[in-house]
Parts: sequence; C-alpha cells; structure tokens
Amino acid sequence: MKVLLVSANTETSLMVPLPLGLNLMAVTLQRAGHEVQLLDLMGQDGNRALIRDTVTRFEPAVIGISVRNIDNQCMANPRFLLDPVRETVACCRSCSKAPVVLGGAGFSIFPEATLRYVDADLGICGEGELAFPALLAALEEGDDLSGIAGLCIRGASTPSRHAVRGKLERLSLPSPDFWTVPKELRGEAWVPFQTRRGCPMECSYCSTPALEGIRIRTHPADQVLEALAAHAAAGFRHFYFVDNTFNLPAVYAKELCHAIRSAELGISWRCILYPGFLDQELVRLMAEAGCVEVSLGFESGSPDILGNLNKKFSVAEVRTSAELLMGHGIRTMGFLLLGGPGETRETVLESLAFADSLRLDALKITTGIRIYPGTRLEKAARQEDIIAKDDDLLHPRFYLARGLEGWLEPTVDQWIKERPYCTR
Ligand code: B12
Ligand code: SF4
Repeated sequence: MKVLLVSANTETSLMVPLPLGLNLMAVTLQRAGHEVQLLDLMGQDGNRALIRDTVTRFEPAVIGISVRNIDNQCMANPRFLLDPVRETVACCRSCSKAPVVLGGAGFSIFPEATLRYVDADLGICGEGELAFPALLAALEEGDDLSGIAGLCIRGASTPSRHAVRGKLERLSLPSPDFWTVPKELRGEAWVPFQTRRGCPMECSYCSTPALEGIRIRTHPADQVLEALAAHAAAGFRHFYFVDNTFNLPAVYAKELCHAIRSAELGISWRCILYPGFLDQELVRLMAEAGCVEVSLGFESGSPDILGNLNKKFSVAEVRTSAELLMGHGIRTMGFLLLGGPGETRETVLESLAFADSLRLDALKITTGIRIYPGTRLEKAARQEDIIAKDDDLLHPRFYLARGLEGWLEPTVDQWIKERPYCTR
C-alpha cells in the first residue's frame, strides 16, 4: 500500500525536534512491505501547495499524520496548536479520498477529542509499531477494524485506549534514511533516539506513564549501538536520548554507556535524567561515552512540594546529582515547575533559592501545571472545582495553587531578569 506519513509539528519552542515517531513508523511500514513517503511540515507553516503537490503526485492509499503537540504547555502565554493540524487534514482531504489516520503523543492523550477537532477518520492511541501495520492489513483486506487494539474510529467508542505495547527488542530503531535533514547539515542536527519506554515514577501531573506504560522496556544495547553506528556513518554526530529517565534502570544505562564508549563513534549526546538514583560510576561513564548535557527536572526545592508531586528523591539527592554532573564537565539544565498543590509563596521562594544555589548552566521555570487526564493532578483539580465537570482538557487548563494568582508571574519574571541563565 502507498502510505504518506506527515509530521504536522511546526512548533519551534525549546528546539526543533526531528519527528522520531514518524521515522519509526516509516521503518516499520517499509519492513511490512508498504511504499512510504515522508513529509515534514516543520518550517513549512501554511504551505498548502506543498501538501497538495505531494499528495497529488504520490497518490497515497492512506495518509498518516503525527500529532505531537496539543499546546505549548505555558500558562503565561498559552498557545493551542491543533488548528494548523486541522488545516493540514482539510488540505489532504481537498485532493485525496485516502483515509486520514492520526497518531503521536498529543493525539494519544486526547484521542476522541483530537479526532473530532481536526476532522480525521481514524487514529492509533499509543505505540504505532504493531497497530498501524495491522490497520493497513485490515484496510487492504476489507476486514472489520473493530478488533485492532488502540484504534480510534471517528464517531465510534474507542474499544481499548492503547495499542498493544511491543517488546522493544522486536521493534525498529530509527533509520538515517528517513530524516529530512540535508546532507550538509547532518553534522549539526540533534537526532532524537529512544532506547527505552515506560516510566514507573508516576509523578502526580505526568501523562507519560499513560502513554508508555509504567514498566520500563529497553532496546538491547547492541541494537542501539548498531543504529547509532549507522547514523554516524551517514554523517550524524549529535544525539538526543528522549528516554524519560536515562539513568533508570542503572544497570542498563551503564551497559549502554560502556557500549557507546567502546564503539568510539565520535558522537556527543544529551539526555534526560531522573534527579535521584544517580551514582558516580554512571556519571563518569556518561561523560566518557560523549554525554555533554543533561536535563534535570527536579521541579521544586521544597521537600513538601516534592512529596506532593510524588517525586521519589530528596533535595539533597538533587544537589549530589548536580555536583556529580558538573564535576564531570556535563552541562546541567534544570527545570522548576511552580504552582502545584500545596505551593505557597514561601515554597516558591525556597525553590528559587535552592535552584540558584545549584549553580546550574541553565534553568527553565514553568509556572502553573498543565492538567492531563487520568493524573492525580486532574483528580485534585476536579475536587477543588478548578475545572468544569464536562471539560475534556483538550484546550489547556492549568493548576495554580490558590493565593499565588497575580504574585507568582511577576515574582518569577523579576527573579529571571537578574539571572541570565534562567528562562521561562
Ligand atoms: C523528549 C521530549 C521532548 C524533548 C524533544 C527532544 C527531541 N529532540 O525530540 C524536548 C525537551 C525538547 C521537548 C520539548 C517540548 N515538548 Co516534549 N516531549 C518529549 C517526550 C518525553 C518524548 C517524545 C519522544 O520523542 N518520544 C519517542 C517517540 C518514538 O514517540 P512518539 O513520537 O510519540 O511516537 C510513537 C507514537 O506516538 C506513535 N506515533 C507517532 N507518530 C505517529 C503517526 C501515526 C500516523 C501513527 C499511526 C502512530 C504514530 O508511534 C510512535 C512509536 O511508538 C514526550 C512525552 C512522551 N513520553 O511521549 C513529550 C511531549 C511530546 N512534549 C510535550 C510538550 C508540550 C513539549 C513542549 C511544547 C514543551 C514546552 N513548554 O516548550 C516542547 C515543544 C517542542 C517542539 N518544538 O515541538 C507534550 C505534548 C502534549 C501537549 N500538551 O501538547 C508531551 C506529550 C509531554 C507531556 N506533557 O505529556 N519535548
Ligand atoms: S519521572 Fe518524568 S516521565 Fe516519569 S512520571 Fe515523572 S515526570 Fe513523568
């Protein structure tokens, strides 16, 4: 079958992420015998002619669209990001009768609401590797679609919310052939790579456990190495491990670092760490394997608020982690998330002072917490009547502890003004 895969993300805040999910879909579908073409709309805002041209020339039987972001998750300056996706769907429909299938993290958090909003036909909630080929086979054979786990059909109720999650050793890693980066820019791009899925930490506000499950699944280290080596041979030098917690489980993280170090690929990389459970040996191995920067989402410097967010580390562990990383020359980017349940002016000031004392290379501060369905935060917000009973949360709603309105924003803005290493 001819399948056109479109990455609808045109958002450039924080960084310009290459569409990893779509690359994986392309590899998977090609292996299943389909003819695949990829269209990345990044930098092509409103370029209807490009979509029309691609669709008319390729004549796909199915159009798959990746929906990464719903909104920019920013209470101070909220932006809803589904309108361009709706226009993309409308544009595809204006020149093709192919069914439009959605997927991606944003879609998977709000499947029914997104399908309705952007007017698509079908969607796959969660991981697409098993469900998307199953859907294409069923469409090809004219089979009944209702048995495909995770498939959302417009107008019908979703039978099961998530696609079957595959064992990662059986799933593909990205291919350098499916990045739409010009050859001469490959050495500068940060290629997203995922070595594991799932997170057992269950932070009170986070949608990731619902997306990826609470059990960590890993790709065998030799497969990761093979894929990294293929990228290095194709001219890519920088990698962004998008795993939620690169340091968990520690045994696997160390095995991976050993493998990368031994392969001497001449690459550098960044990753996201859980701020606790980090030891000296792992940090040393990370540095030796080419890690140059980490994201450290400690979110608060108040023990009480860490407890409320269900964080399983202490402020002392955050300090130790930051010191270990700095001691090994790895850049540290910290994150604060202010305004959650129990937050007061005192705990905000405590967090700011704590973050400042860490001497990080960069700090990003978010005020107000985006409420996601199925989280403890949603429960608290509903109990406190912060959101209306019939609100499906597709349009962003934020939790802000009472008493911080009108004070938190100017206080943080003023604080940042005096500290050039901080951003919102
Ligand atoms: C790593 C990450 C980042 C990194 C990106 C680094 C990089 N180089 O890519 C950084 C820190 C920069 C980042 C930034 C932001 N992020 Co972010 N990020 C993530 C995270 C943790 C992982 C993304 C990832 O690569 N996953 C791995 C790939 C393989 O998964 P995937 O793309 O979802 O693909 C799978 C399925 O979705 C499906 N699939 C994907 N596409 C398709 C298409 C079809 C047709 C089908 C059938 C299936 C399918 O199959 C794939 C394989 O299983 C997710 C949370 C999560 N756990 O998913 C948030 C997440 C995507 N981010 C989110 C947000 C909001 C942002 C920011 C807007 C935050 C901000 N305030 O600035 C920015 C926007 C960046 C941008 N310009 O677009 C939200 C999006 C939801 C929303 N509210 O909009 C998420 C879901 C986190 C959350 N809060 O729940 N992010
Ligand atoms: S550690 Fe990260 S991914 Fe895991 S639940 Fe907490 S915020 Fe979400």
